[in-house]
Amino acid sequence: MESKNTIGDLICGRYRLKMSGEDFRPVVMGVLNVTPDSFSDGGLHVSLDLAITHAENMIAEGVDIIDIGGESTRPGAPPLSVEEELSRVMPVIYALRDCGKPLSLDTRRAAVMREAIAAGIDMINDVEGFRDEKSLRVVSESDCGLCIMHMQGEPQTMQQHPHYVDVMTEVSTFLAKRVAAAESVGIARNRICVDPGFGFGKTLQHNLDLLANIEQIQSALRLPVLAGLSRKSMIGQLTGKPVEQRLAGSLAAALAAVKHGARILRVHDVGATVDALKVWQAVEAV
Ligand code: 8Y4
Repeated sequence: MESKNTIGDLICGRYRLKMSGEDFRPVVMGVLNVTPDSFSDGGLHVSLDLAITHAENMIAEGVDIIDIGGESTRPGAPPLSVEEELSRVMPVIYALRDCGKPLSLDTRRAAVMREAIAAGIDMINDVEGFRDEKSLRVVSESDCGLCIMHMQGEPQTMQQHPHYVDVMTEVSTFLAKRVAAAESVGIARNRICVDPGFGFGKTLQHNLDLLANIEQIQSALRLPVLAGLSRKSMIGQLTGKPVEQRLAGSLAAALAAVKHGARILRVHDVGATVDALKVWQAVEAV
């Protein structure tokens, strides 16, 4: 008999990721930001080197998927041109193409998705949930995985007045509709994971309600849930800590997400998360 917690493998381009069963362990997606930072002189070469070194470190620490992002989706971040986004992410995709780990691209733009797919990206992580039908069409012509995320509003303003009558129903219904839209253009269900989008147009209470009910979303959609909680403002709200002091809170949030059924964790601190999961799993296996 198949358990109600059984979720099929996730197909991501060249890779097939186990999502349940005896030897399942939660999949760790490591965040690789290629936005220019204060340590960089702004030159492309410098930020490319930093990104590659960061990716190598994450691989050594046990990362399962590398999520490359060139556009900051943090509240208040300015929009980026397609050309600028491509110039940031494409060199990183080419450099990491044969690193042995599936590569994901965090982008909302169909034109960027098209280039990344041509370069061999394994997954597209779209915080807009592929609401642009062009994106769905581009992705349908490939075999890459999809992460369909819920967001209320737009990144610039989404945290101003988050409002739901029933956050669980609204997020689940949105995700179910986007999954149906993907299937309607011929995308197989086993290429899709879903994400409630923690912090994307949500108050602390909305985030906590969603976190405590991940299993409900997962069993309603029968698709693996990805949870991105790492360093987010909900951790800051609960601990009173600034972003650079949120590791302990983020680890607790990651384990809470796993307890509630999350199959994939999007994190900044790969080594610490892998350690926490090893301890968690050892106890669960008794
Ligand atoms: C500190 C650190 C403060 C990080 C804010 C943040 C998700 C995502 C992001 C997510 C999926 C972020 C691209 C926001 N979050 N993709 N992307 N799920 N699928 N903020 O939760 O990390 S960016």
